[in-house]
Amino acid sequence: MSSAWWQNATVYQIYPKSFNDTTGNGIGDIQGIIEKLDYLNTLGVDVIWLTPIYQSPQKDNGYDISDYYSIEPTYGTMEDFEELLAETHKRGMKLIMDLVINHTSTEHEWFQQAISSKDNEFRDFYIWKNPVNGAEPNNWQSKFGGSAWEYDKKSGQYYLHLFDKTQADLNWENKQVRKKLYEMIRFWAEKGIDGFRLDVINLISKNQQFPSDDSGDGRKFYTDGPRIHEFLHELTQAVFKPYNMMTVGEMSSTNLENCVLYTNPEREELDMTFQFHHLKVDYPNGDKWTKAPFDFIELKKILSRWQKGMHEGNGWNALFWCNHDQPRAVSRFGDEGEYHRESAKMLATTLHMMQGTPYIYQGEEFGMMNPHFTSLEQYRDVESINAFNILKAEGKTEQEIIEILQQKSRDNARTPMQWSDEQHAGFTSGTPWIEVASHYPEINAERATQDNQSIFKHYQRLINLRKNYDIITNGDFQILLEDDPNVFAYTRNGQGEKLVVVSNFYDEEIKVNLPIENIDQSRLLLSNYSDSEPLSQQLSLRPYESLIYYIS
Ligand code: TEU
Repeated sequence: MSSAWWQNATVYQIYPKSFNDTTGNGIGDIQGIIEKLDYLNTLGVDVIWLTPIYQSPQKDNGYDISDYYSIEPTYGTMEDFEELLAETHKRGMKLIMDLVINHTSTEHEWFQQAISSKDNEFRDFYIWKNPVNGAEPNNWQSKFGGSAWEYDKKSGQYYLHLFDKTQADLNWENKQVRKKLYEMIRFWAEKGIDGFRLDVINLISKNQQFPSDDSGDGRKFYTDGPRIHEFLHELTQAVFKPYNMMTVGEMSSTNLENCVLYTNPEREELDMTFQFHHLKVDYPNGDKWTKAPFDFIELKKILSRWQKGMHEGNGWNALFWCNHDQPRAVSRFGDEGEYHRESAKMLATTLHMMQGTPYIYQGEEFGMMNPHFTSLEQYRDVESINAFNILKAEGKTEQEIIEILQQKSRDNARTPMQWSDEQHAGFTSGTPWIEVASHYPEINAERATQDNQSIFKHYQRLINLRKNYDIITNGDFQILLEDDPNVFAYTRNGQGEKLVVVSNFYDEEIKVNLPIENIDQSRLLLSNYSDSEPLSQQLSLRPYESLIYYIS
């Protein structure tokens, strides 16, 4: 079966602000990325995804863009970017950029024009509504807390912001907006980049009645909205297809049915999608800001459902445990203590053997963990600080809130990359914009690349397996032991071949019965222990033991 190049590729996500600082200002920069390209090439990744490096006031670390056509000076110059692109390509890797086109910063020229007067030509680039009964136009809530509407005294109107009030939503109903955005995307495509990650792209089409939501926060009136498929198809015809771009859509609060439609190649919308259902299994009643263990059975059910549903629908998953908005995977689903290494490798195996394109978030490849900050002063994220204020107003103590932030804050994934055991983990010679996690002397890239049994080496082996076993790209997915409380087991099935993946998600030794035939034709492809058994129907698994068997 023929596959698109990105269907057996592995992507590495870089959060530039925290990746590598070469100027000593405590903030990562583009030259710092160039310095580490050989490291990424050694890991074996095919694509680099850069989170936004465009000019921005940094209220949301670059997801608030004030000029799409220039590089944020803190990160470097356009020449630095062009050097990065050339050096990436020279090493046979590709580079995709982050595209934030649901909203702009309120410091963007378009918004500055729009807010200057009601009859400005750019007014309709954004979503303005009159008050209703002297208050907000409806009860929609921002995803960062509070109302999704900000009042502009000058015009007596409100503007919509699904995120921070400094991130004003663009009006995609306006053809001029779409025209200007397509021109901008062509500008970057002409530079030779290889694709885009599209930020909250399934929120761009709003219900034009803007009704209040009598049963929720309003997301049902703008998520996977009325014209979303039309807009995505138009966008792809206008830019992505002519430039042969790889595209991955970040789909906030979406569903399987829509993601099949977004990624079925016959529809020419997007190549693949991120969905977050598997990363809400520690959100009791959907509430992120409550400390809770993850629901393992629910995790398996969700991943299995999406694997089968996207395979049957000819869609394509972006596979990930972590990104710049999520806590560190090994802290969330694995072990930070005795079985840190085994559990990090187990998580990697479990994800990378699934159908889809795997994404590695910077530092995941050697097991970076949450920093466990103990005071609000250590947090930087606008969402975390908003959450602190809301939870405090609800009566929670500071200690209770800090414990919630320790588990759930997006800052967990934004601490500086741990390159070595030098000061500030080798990230900067200055003072880092956010503190380095205290575990860096033991957990860092330098140590990992020199240890043949490290997590880093396990990721290398997984990436290599994907290139050598077509069944990983094209095989179907069958869950095993669906209700087992400890083990995530599944098979991938192709023409006369099978992959058996078995992972113990906990620190107890357990025995499982595996309903597998032709065991005598099996061989162990990869384990996170150095002395694992051959495949048998009665398998005993050590703490976090994770095995890949191949049967042909
Ligand atoms: O994230 C959108 C998103 O769904 C998450 O921010 C989530 O809503 C939030 O963490 C609440 O749990 C994208 C970017 O990845 C994120 O960094 C930006 O802050 C956001 O969009 C706005 O651009």
